[in-house]
Amino acid sequence: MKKRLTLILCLLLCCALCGLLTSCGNANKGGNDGYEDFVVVGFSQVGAESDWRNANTKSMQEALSEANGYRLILDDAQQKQERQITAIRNFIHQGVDYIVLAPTTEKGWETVLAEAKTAKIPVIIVDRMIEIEDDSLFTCWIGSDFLGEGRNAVRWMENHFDDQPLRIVHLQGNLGSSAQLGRTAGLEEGLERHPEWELVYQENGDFTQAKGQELVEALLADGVEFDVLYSENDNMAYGAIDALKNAGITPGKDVTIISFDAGRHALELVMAGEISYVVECNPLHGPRVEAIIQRLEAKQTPPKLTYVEEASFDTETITQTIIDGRGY
Ligand code: GZL
Repeated sequence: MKKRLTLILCLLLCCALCGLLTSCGNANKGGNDGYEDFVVVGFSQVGAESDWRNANTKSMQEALSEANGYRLILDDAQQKQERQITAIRNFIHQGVDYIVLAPTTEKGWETVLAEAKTAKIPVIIVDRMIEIEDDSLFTCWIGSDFLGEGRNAVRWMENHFDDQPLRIVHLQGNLGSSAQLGRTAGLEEGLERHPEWELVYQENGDFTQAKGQELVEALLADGVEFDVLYSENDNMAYGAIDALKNAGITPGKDVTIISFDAGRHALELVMAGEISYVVECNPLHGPRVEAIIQRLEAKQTPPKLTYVEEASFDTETITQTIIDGRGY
């Protein structure tokens, strides 16, 4: 009797397991998961490290919504390229219609993008750029001119400080990302042109507020003195401002703060005089990506590279209207 019961239990377990596998196997576009009439998009997102990133994710979710006829499969890579590579392979296995990649870093994409090409799945790159020999491995890119952003900030510094000697603290973003490479290159060009400028500290703050605060607390504890803090995004600037205030240093007065992204809170800090200059980096790529997918669905060819328009703000140009109109 006992043997029969064991056999029945084993059979039931096998059936359940098979059922599970076939239901997972039906996550494909062509499966019977109820999404047959939707455009299925696999989106490999960098992470959730900053306000900018969260606004970017929200923009993609709103544009690629079920109401608009999309099934969006979002993967958060927690700022790790290897997780993005795994996510892309999963999207290929699931047979999505499109892959959208917001790359953590510029290098290391050839192999997995060749796999997507073999699977005939178009890849749209958003935000940061990838460095790749064979540009047929991605359909198109949409994002920012990060070197232009860095040059913009340095032009403001040149106008604001004339030939005044400057001691500069530089908080970098994710090393190897286009945003970090471009914004750093802009500053390095300025340091080349201005022998009276001195880089007294440079560290990777990972684009996060916590790391920005930690680094500035450490450099203050080490007695580093500086006139300008060049922060490659708002969240690191917020952390730095907290560290300065805790040390009795007035941001925007004792230290000039330059930032990038220009989210709503950063604009408010410009109005308050704590951030001196902020260069916009627009995260609202959702509608742009949706328009590109619509063109591809209509068998049209989108531009290979699309740069988004971006502004910049200081205490002279910021207005409450601009702040109120900032949706993120
Ligand atoms: C820039 C984007 C950067 C932002 C950061 O396009 O890649 O990553 O500047 C974000 O805030 O974390």
